Amino acid sequence: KILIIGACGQIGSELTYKLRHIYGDDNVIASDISYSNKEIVNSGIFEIVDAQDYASVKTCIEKFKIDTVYLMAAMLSATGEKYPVKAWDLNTSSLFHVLNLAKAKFIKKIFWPSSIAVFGPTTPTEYTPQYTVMEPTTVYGITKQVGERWCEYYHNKYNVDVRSLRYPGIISWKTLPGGGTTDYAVEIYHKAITDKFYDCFLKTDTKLPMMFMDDAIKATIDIMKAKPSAVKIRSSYNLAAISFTPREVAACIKKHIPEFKIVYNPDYRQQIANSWPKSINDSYARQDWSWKHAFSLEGITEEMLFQLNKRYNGILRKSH
Ligand code: VAH
Repeated sequence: KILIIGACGQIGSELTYKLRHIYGDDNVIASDISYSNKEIVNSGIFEIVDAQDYASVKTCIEKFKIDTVYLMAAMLSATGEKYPVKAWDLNTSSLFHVLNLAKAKFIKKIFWPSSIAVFGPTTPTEYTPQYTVMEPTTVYGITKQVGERWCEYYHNKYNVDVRSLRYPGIISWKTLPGGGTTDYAVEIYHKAITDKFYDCFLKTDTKLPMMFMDDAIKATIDIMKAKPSAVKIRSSYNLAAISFTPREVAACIKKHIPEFKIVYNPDYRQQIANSWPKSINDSYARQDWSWKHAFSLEGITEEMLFQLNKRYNGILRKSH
């Protein structure tokens, strides 16, 4: 049985749908700290789990005989800079609880997301290698860097089967992201449909690594399905698809909505974006477990505008 912690979130919700499709509704338990995503809450087995409370996680794992945990609960980069201590507590305590449950043999396998946020301003910015200098300047990035160290430690010392990916910015339409720096790349599509106008909080030439949600979910399922010997990196794998700037995504949207306008008013999130790589070398993921992305910026733009147009313009959507 599979437990998703943080199932109401941007990635957790889509993992829930996908894992239920693959393994069957009754084998996938969705959980979160609150009932914040009613589609998820009403879509199958849902439990309130406080990822920061060991007993809360353990109770759920025993109740449903869970053997695999996807720990998707976290406070992201932008919000983490507003609440540094909360970000540290949530992001690290939740990981320790799940790692310790695996060490104590209550669960067999863990997926834990890392991020390009582990890299900092001293990291080479283009085609950032798997192994390089990492001096993250956000609390979120610090929690991901230290989390990677613990994942590798628990694997090497206690043989815990934990697998991890350094996600780039992720673009999706089903569930809004919460408190990320790359969220502009989601908001811009919503605003293109609703307002034909977007006030962008990053500068026009801010190039960042990005990925469509379908690619991110495929990578997550693929690494979890890989045989243990193929998962040679147990800190976290670099994972890449495309990179683009706000200017480039705006130009792509204009091909579909010619009257779309964008203005730029960088805020505190510009400094966060400036500290991250512009592109990522994910050759280890491609060679170890045959990763490859499918969606280009054009493909993402078509799908995002198509789906959001249906949602906002009221055409009945087929259920998930
Ligand atoms: C954020 N979307 O912006 C997350 C992610 C690489 C970006 O970690 O914080």
